[in-house]
Amino acid sequence: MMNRRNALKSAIFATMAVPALIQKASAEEAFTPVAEKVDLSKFKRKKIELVKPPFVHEHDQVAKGAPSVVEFEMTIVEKEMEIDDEGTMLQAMTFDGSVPGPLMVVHECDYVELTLINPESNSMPHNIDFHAATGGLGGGALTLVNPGELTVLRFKATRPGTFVYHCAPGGPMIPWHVVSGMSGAIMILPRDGLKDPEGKSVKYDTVFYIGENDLYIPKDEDGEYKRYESPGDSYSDTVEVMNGLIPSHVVFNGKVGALTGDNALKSKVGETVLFIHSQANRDTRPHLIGGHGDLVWETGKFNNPPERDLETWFIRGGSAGAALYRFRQPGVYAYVNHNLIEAVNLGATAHVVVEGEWNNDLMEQVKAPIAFGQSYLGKKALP
Ligand SMILES: [Cu+2]
Repeated sequence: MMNRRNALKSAIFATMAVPALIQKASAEEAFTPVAEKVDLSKFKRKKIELVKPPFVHEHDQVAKGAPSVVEFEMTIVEKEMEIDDEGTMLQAMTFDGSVPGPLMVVHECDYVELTLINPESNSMPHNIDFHAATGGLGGGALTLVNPGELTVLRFKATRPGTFVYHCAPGGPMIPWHVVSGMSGAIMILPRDGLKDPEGKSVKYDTVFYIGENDLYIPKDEDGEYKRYESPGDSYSDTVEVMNGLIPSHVVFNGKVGALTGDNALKSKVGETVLFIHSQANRDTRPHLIGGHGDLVWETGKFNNPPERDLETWFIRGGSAGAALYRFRQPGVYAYVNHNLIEAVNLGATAHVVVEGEWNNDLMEQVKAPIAFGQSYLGKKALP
């Protein structure tokens, strides 16, 4: 039923400019009491085609017009995936076929409406828990789908920020599905876009989504990684490795080298990049070697002012953070988890190839490495 106030509110939403109420909305203000049901038929609907990470679907940084219902569709895909260049295979479970699942982008006060499909070809029930959503185990309680079923969940995006979503089908299935690949992230932008600590608008030219995963691949008696017929077949061995809490691989975007070499991220001097980094299961600490975080929402929540000039930022297991950086110098940057064992030996490294003119003021090689021999002109005598 619609009372006068709601009718008025809906009419405003349906027309044009964003009302002040919405512009300033905090999670509290965005809350509509149950008695005042919102008539969603008056809202505009938008359909989004999701894009495979590290790329992100097109979106406005500042919302145009009133909140809308944003429709997404994701298919759960169970499939075997190669997780390094040595042929190590994971019986992966994925949202939409990628590890991590795609980044979804909406604005505060929009409604996220997700159609979640579990095809008949899958072997297990799955669901989705959005850390951005309120109630119902983040939607997990309302979305458990068996193979051959689909479900539609709608939730209101009341809190601006970057948030993890993941599968949580109950009990020991939860950690197993998550470390098998079933996580992703959503970015809920403030309606008027991102701001620096002084409240000044900031824009990005590009956004990259990096999802980090700790993987636990069992080995046989000869120390070789084992391969399995199906996820179910891999379960008991995998749980044994998982419970040791030592991952065999720590990867960005599903595979050692998924974002290096030919797959490196690309940017230009002067370009501002927003890096979204999620980890659904374990702590991590992104660091851009040779660069910084100009503005970092370490916890990913845009109602808190970003920190400036960070060298490394901390992403708590079960969260997603955002770091904005304008490249000032060309070259190949390594973007790593600064546990360097995980970065170099276990896989958690990405590369950003940045084109442009070198700035000698910021850094200059005064003398290239040479054998010093008799030419050493330093003041100190050598030992
Ligand atoms: Cu699942």
